[in-house]
Amino acid sequence: MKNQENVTVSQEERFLFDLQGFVVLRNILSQAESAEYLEVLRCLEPKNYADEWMKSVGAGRPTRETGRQQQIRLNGLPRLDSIFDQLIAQPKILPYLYEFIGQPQLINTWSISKSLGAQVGGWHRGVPTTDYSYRNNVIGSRMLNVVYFLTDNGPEDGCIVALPGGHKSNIDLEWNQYSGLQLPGAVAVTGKAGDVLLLSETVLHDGLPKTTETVRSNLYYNYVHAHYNVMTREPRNCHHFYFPPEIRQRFNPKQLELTTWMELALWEY
Ligand SMILES: O=C(O)CCC(=O)C(=O)O
Repeated sequence: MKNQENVTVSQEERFLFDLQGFVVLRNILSQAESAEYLEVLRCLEPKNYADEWMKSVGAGRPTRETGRQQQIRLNGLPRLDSIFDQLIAQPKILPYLYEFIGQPQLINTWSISKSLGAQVGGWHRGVPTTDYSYRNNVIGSRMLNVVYFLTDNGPEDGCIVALPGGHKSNIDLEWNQYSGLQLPGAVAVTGKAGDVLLLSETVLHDGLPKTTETVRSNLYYNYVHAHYNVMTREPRNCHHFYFPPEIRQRFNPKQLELTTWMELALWEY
């Protein structure tokens, strides 16, 4: 299947993504690239962030979140360092964005690092199952999460756990009654540093407990179809979604294209 970038997403990848609601692509980042992102992340993680914008808006998610045991989450990555710009339109990922979303726009970026003792968060999906479609040979994901593994995500490393086919499931269970792999059909999504998970946000997912000594770090670049209203999703988190002109002026044409909605939004905080 050729797309705008004239790069091929194989029929097998389309098959697997449509069947499961996710695929893992191997060796997208080199070991050197993963290490470079990791080095920057490790410098950013211990810092304090003033989050002055929260005073004006009244509430919201802070830049640095440590509410979960043995876990650090940073929100709004390109606001924190320009190195993260490069992943907005990562050339090897772009064909998949066009193939699985159609008209992709970046909505949100964050990192999660987990240490020994981190626990499950709880099963969730970002959008309802009606936000996945397959019609006339076209895959339609209204929200797609692109997860870059900067470190190995082994089964004991607090890797992501997902429910294959969960984007098409019709019967709800009491999700909170199941922890990680206890949910019928759940699988651990494992991979090496440099691998990338493409996950429809209609798929139920969570993170598994971290029982190993190493720190597991992933970067999350979440995209929506251009018809999705980014600014009304979580009004108090628009700060992390939106990049002001002084940040977007660093962007190349593809990065600008994937953040076009930011030219149309009013956000001054
Ligand atoms: O990486 C993890 O541990 C889980 C991440 C997750 O579920 C999310 O960010 O929505």
